[in-house]
Amino acid sequence: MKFNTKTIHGGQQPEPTTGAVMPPIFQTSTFAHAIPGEAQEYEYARGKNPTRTALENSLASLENGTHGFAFASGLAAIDCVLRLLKPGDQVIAGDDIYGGTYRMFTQLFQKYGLEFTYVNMNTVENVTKAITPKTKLVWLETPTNPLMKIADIANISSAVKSVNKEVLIAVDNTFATPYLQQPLNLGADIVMHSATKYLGGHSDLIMGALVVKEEKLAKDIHFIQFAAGAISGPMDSFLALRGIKTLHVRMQRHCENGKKVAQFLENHPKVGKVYYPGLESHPNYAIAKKQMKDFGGMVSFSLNENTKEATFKFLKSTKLFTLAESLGGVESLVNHPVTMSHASIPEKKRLKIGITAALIRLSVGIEAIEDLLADLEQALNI
Ligand code: P1T
Repeated sequence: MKFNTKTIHGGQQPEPTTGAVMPPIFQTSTFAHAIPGEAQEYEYARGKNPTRTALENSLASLENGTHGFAFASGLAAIDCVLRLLKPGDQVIAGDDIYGGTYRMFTQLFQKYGLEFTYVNMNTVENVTKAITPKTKLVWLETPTNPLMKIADIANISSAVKSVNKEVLIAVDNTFATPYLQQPLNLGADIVMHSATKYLGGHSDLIMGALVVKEEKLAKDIHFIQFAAGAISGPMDSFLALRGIKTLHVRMQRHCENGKKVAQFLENHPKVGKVYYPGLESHPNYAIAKKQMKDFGGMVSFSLNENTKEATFKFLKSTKLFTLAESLGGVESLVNHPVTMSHASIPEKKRLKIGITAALIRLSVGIEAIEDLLADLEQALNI
């Protein structure tokens, strides 16, 4: 099946008892057992729920994996990946990642003895240089949140595996979605999503996802998901599955609008730096072009007047772009990383990699591009 068919049919069958084309919301915590002690497919809904199963099958199909897992949030999915490790293990992570991921690494898992090394993943060498005998996981986000850095998934995966094939490569694919890039095809072991974003697509749920292609890894993840319990509920699973059915058409428009917004900003006299992997001025444009089908709807930038005051004036002036955390919904949002999505990263660390108070992040929605550009123009001129 082509991707645009998989979003609708991948892993899906009509519900077996009624023929319902969409899986019903199985709002039940438990299932009647036929015989004591004899395992059956559905027993207790923390382990498995048919609505969640339908979603998990869809996720596996979209990412070209064999097993999908739906969690209570993106962070719950990341938490599950880290639980595959043990004290003393080292994780190599990108230096520009979602603030909540960084908070989990530094404030939760570091105290249980995991070691984290942060590197700029814009070159393969930066990653391989950080490998030690303790390295067990490489955590990639590409494009990164919020600086839109690009890491070469295929070359990093093969370089790391050639040093030690046991090291797991995990890719947070939230910004790209499987419509734009499929990390398992490029050599990664685990794909992670904040399904809250483009997969759900309508800003109406919080959810995380993992997809893998290897049986032992799937077994371990399923055990952690069941034992720790951070599953997605049936209603949210239904909503995410409904969202996924239009992922390809939404992404097409997100990409078209994202590119036009990035070009508009790059040519605007009041705008300073623009961060968008689809601009030829992006330092890793060639890698983005190689591994992504298109470049997505996330655009970051700063104003020429590089002050907090000017930035706040802009943030308060947009009308269609709503000032809010999150991204990936049909509506356009504007976010201020320093006070919102990346507030948990210490100032010194933020400034070192370029997340200044003047940075603005746009999640470009699928509205008419003329209205979006007009909104940005008026806000830039206030
Ligand atoms: O919010 P949650 O579903 O738990 O997902 C966490 C997460 C993980 N990875 C990336 C790349 C993310 O962007 C997020 C969540 N991000 C925001 C809420 C934000 O505004 O950037």
